[in-house]
Amino acid sequence: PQGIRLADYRPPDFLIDSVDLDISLHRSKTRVVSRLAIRRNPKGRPGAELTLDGDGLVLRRLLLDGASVAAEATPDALTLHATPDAPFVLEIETEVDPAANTQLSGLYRSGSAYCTQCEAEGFRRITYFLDRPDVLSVFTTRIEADVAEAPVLLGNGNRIDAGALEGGRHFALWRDPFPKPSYLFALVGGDLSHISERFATRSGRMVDLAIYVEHGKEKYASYAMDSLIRSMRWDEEVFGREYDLDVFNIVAVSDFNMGAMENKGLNIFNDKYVLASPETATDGDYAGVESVIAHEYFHNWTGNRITCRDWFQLCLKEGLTVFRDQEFSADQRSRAVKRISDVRGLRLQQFPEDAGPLAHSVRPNIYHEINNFYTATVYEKGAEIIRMLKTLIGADDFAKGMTLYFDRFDGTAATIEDFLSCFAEASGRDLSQFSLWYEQAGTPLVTVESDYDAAAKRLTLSFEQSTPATPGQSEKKPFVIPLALGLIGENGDEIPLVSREAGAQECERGLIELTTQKRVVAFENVGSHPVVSLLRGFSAPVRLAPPQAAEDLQRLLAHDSDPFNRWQAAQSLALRSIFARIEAARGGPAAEADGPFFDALGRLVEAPERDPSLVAQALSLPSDIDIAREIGRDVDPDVIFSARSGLRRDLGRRLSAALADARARLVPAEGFSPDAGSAGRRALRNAALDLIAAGDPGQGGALAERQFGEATNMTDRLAALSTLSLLPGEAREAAFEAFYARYAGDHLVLDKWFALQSTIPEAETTKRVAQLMEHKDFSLANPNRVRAVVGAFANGNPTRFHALDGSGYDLLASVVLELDPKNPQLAARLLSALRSWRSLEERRRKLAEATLRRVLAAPALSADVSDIATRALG
Ligand code: B3K
Ligand code: ZN
Repeated sequence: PQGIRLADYRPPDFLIDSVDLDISLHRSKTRVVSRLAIRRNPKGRPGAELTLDGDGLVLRRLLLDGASVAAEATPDALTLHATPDAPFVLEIETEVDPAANTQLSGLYRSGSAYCTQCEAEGFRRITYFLDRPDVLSVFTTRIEADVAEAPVLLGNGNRIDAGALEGGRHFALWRDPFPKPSYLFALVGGDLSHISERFATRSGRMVDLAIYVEHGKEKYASYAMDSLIRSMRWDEEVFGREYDLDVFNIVAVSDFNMGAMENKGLNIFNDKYVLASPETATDGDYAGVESVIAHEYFHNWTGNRITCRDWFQLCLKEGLTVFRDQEFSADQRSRAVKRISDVRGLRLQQFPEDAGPLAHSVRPNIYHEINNFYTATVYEKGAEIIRMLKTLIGADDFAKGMTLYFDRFDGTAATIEDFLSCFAEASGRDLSQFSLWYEQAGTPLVTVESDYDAAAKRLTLSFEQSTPATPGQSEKKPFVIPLALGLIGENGDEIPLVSREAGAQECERGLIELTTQKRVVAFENVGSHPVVSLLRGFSAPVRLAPPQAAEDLQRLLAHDSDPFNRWQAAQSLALRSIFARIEAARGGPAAEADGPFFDALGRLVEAPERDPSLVAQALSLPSDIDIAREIGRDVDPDVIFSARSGLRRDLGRRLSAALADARARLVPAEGFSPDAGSAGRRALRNAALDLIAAGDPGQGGALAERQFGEATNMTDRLAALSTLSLLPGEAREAAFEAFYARYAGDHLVLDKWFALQSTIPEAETTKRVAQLMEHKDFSLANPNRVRAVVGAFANGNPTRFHALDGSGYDLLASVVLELDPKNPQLAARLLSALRSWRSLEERRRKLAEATLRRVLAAPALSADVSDIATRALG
């Protein structure tokens, strides 16, 4: 297959002004009647014949303006050979089988409810349609079902009618006045409970808010509701965006391929991002609920009111909406902690993607299977681009550009060019070079050489950027890179920036713009030997080299006014230590002494005035995957694991007293509050527990056992179990059993139980994972469960997944192949755990390559999995 190319975009030949759907729900025989008001697009090709998209459909009946008509129908397409020139109404009847839909795309069943997922191309699994985002229609949906089976019937927009029918049936009629592409269509039918609130928009519209959940789960939805209300208020205050319908419904379902979906007025969620209670959800889960609720709500403007012209523009809605949800969470919580955790996520997910065979630009220019492009690059790097844009043009012009974008493109399907044109206009800046961030894949490397002339009191910084080749892109042009920086003097004070090359504006903002391959900037009046605090707040998604000296990092850790870079200094010091340990283990020189680094962390732990959540972040060492990425080639996960474990052990020993004191100081208050301050105290207390156990398994194990038994919330209980999970023995197994017994009825908590066992870094774990897949609570039909067991193993257990006997890869391959016929999207997602195979040392590299080849050679592979395997090998 040749793939679909951005360069081949053509406007649709036909437009569909309105869609009237009549859907009669039935478990295995749902009847769908669709009446489409179709006309030729003045921008289309005259005389073209109409071809509608389908996927696995069976045509039952077809009428054109009420009369039968000749057409060619296959499961994948419906073509009218003699398509009228004048507008016409096409009536199409199809029948679909929701119970047999294991792909979770289109109309399917989750538990006892009917629900839909149409992005990207699921609507064509319900009825024939021009299933592309630039065809916008007004949808009216009549849903009919058995009252007993589905007393709740929800659609997009506002409910305009409902009533009882004969034979125990009933119906609801929904109308969405806003034209929208088919990917935003949704319906839900089921026996569900809900909680509700009313929200007054700032112009006085009263909106009925409801969150639908399984019976008995109502009490777990209140934090989601609270998050929704805060999101709605925030979008009015910060982006000037108001909600536009009379109702906003959220439905939580247990079987969902992704996090959630922003269908107009009817968001459908993976229940993991709705349900939360102190007893069942960790602080991380609460933060996840808050951000996903916000993300989907924010799509109402960035995605729904303004949608994408084609799927190449996916980052137009996703990057921007991630940026918006990140800013929301930063405002609700600690901005610094939010930035650190977002950058951690970017480096963990996006940097490896960008450095491997699956690398693609934020706006790709070719795809074979669009579902494989809902990636960290499109989402998270897409958000970084928006952040850089704001940094470069400033908050005021950014706000003006956003307003212009909303005004000018409301009701349209837009492109990245449309979006950027608003900011070029608002700021008066030429953004053509900036747009390379959308076009060129790969993480730029910025090298910085610094030269201090004490006599002249001058610091000269020489910057150079380069971007590695990525698939299909061997040569890269220089990017515009905003480098936020500051200079820290010997006494820890900030040295004012004075420079001729940089000029007053760059100095005042502390922002150097690197637009060429090389740039040299000299700073004057630098009276004491400075340390450069570079890339403050992670001002651009780049890597920096060379590593800074340990003393310089120490100074930043102690004195930098930028909290992100204080954290970064601790990470860099830890990486130095790990590299030195790896060298020493290979017979190189003895590792440098970690004493000063440990002492600096100790001072942070002891300082009661420090934000506990930031201290917890500083204590949390770079992950195995971070370290592997920094090493870059010939990676041996076992070597990394033992170096990192050695550092944790030594750090835990050195700080044991300070850590124990901190735990004593941070005893939790009565009652549970999910707010950022309380969460930060729990985070530090649990980080301390983890390190104490790393230093002294006996002492730490005892503390963890006690905490496990006494915990009054899931954060503390799971943290204790996580600490215990690293300590082989009966206490651990007993704790796992007790945890299972306590939460056996709660599938979201059981996912934690499965995932934690899958990530135990011990030889026996691969067998344990195979056993977990035989557990009565395991099912390939539930994506969360599959991710908890197999996803956690492949992405969170590097030593076992990359085991030298190939057992980890075999396990992944067999699950991918078994899952592929049932749920290809999920299978493809799991397989991408192998995306960094080329950076492994030779033996593992060969095993991984053979695994990918074996998968690719399997018969009847889905487009999803074959696309990932082909590109991974390419
Ligand atoms: N837009 C959806 C993602 C749909 C994924 C389709 N494979 C969720 C989100 O980004 O908000
Ligand atoms: Zn999104």
